[in-house]
Amino acid sequence: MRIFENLIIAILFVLSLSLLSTVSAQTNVALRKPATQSSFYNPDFNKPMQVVDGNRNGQNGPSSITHTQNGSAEWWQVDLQGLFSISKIDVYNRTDCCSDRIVGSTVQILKGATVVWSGTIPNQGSTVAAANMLISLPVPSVVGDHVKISNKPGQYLHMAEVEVFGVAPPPVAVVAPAPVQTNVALRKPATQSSFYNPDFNKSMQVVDGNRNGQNGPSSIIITKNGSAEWWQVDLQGLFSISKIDVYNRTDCCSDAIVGSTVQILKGATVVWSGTIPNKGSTVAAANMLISLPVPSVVGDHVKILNKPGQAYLKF
Ligand SMILES: [Ca+2]
Ligand SMILES: [Ca+2]
Repeated sequence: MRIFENLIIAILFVLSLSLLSTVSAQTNVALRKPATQSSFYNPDFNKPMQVVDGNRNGQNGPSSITHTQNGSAEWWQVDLQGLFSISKIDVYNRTDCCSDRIVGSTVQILKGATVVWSGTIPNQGSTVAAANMLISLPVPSVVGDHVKISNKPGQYLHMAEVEVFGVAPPPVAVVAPAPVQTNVALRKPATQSSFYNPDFNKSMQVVDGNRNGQNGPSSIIITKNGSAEWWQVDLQGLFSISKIDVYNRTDCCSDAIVGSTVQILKGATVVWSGTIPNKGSTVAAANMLISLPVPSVVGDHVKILNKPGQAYLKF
């Protein structure tokens, strides 16, 4: 006699972090962040953090603008303390004199030590200081963590305020690993209602990894032919099950399994049920694999019940 075995394929349930992309208003991400500069025209007056103190007062004085020396490479820089996607940089100029000194200065966005964007302070075309107070530079959403302003070589660099408008960039998407389909029934504990031949038909032979369908000492299982015969495997944990493959007995009687019920249980509750179909062939080999798709049902046991009053449950 030839017999069949049962193979259960399931999908391991893979949890993946669902990343929400948040849309936030652009804010001044430079406000009160640490700032430094290359040199000081007046160390008592010109403190670099005065450029990010929220005060746009452009009059030179003890707590307003900052002012470097006029070396060949003067600069002011703010550390945004994190990455931001920057869409605009507003520079508020000194207003009490010398508004043209900033023209031609370079504005850079850095990411670490790398310059990722660079712009130039334009000539706004007016000799009136107040008309030159706000110099607004659009930025095409560049991600960086520092903003640096460098003088036009040989010129003093002085500014009242720098406002950097940005948002925290969206987190890098975590690519969930492809679900790994494994046979979660393999070598798990199995039981059955009764034994046609207790020496041959051991319940775990249905999950031993061997698809041999010939009845024999270590191949298929056969129950008795009672009104409620069953075989069951304990998956020893919850799995999201996508498919159950049943390998039928091959040496005879391939129709005996037709009409059997296949159940997925979660604890004592039946959470899915299917029926072994008639595959329409009387050739045993053509009926060997009976594959039942399952719509990702979570359970911890799979049970197969005979067609009541029909013949033996054997596979
Ligand atoms: Ca200020
Ligand atoms: Ca087997």
